Amino acid sequence: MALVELRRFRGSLLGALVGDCFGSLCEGLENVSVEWVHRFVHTLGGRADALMYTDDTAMARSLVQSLLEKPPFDEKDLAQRFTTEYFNDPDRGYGLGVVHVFEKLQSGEYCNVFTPAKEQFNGKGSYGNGAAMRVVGVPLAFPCVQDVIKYAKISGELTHASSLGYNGAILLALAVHYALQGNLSRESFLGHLLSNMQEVEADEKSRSDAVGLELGEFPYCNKLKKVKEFLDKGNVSCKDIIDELGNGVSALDSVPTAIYSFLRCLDPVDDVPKELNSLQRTVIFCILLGGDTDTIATMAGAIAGAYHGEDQIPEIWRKNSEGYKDAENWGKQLWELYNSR
Ligand code: 8NA
Ligand code: MG
Ligand code: MG
Ligand code: MG
Repeated sequence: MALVELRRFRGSLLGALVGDCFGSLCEGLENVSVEWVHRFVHTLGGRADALMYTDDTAMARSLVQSLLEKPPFDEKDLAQRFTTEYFNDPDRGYGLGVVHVFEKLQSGEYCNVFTPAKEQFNGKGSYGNGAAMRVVGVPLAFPCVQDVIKYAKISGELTHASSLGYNGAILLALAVHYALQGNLSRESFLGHLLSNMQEVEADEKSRSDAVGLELGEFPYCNKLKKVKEFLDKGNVSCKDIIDELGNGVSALDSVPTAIYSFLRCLDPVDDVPKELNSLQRTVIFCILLGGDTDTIATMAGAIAGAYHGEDQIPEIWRKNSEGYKDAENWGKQLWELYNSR
């Protein structure tokens, strides 16, 4: 297998970090004004303190550390790291449901680390985007697509037992995986994702969860087809993107949006400052959509960083993001691990 360049690994972790830190300023806002975004971009140099990362990065950091220290994958170690991190630093903006998983894991009453997640939402499991928002380490650690799918799923199931939750993590991990290869056309990138997700969503639980939530079968595949339709159309409005792809906290209403944003921002976009490169444009475009801005921007940033590489993240953007040195160092360690497998 050809060596994948270091700049893509560091780019992916840094892109995810910047997306979370910058996006968290607007999380939950329905309208983010173009004027605010322009002012934000142009005054970054004058900020006294770095922007703090939120739950998205806190959990992504735990996953990366576990992958590096307990190879190939240790679910108990990962559950412990998520829980310890949450109790050490609970005010990072975690989802309202997921904290019950940490409380149960902390209680010592569960010998199976997957059981608390299965008890969420009256036994239906969470379909939030929390499994997807943190998954970036998996595609950076495993070169084989079947391993990416397997470990994205297991890492997601620790908190998200609904297949809508962990399948979102699988889709995001696959997007980063293909972005790492570079030089793909939009058509072949989406074609790979669709063909993998057709297999993933064909299993019994994926079918029954989707039907139980009245989403119809193959909901992620259907959203990927909508992404393709929107890209073929060209200049689709924010309103149509939000109405059809979503900008919310469920994985189904945010992971396809992140993928669309990355692909759309390969070209210049109205409303985004013209001097920004593709990766910066992707992050800003996600923020302009409003809603779950930090999480959609962190997911799109992970894909864009893997594709464009760290050269597209200028120093001023890094220095305004808490913990960027860790992202640089861990990107190098993941690159070594990936290329050793
Ligand atoms: P989660 O598992 O608590 O899910 C997030 C939300 O999705 C829940 O609180 C529910 O409202 C809803 N939800 C998920 N599954 C179900 C279900 N089966 N039935 C009904 N409702 C359901 O947490 P998560 O880790 O998935 O959440 C990630 C999001 O939370 C990210 O956006 C992250 O940034 C954070 N977040 C924080 C804030 C904040 O202001 N602090 C706001 C929104 C999201
Ligand atoms: Mg966040
Ligand atoms: Mg967050
Ligand atoms: Mg969020």
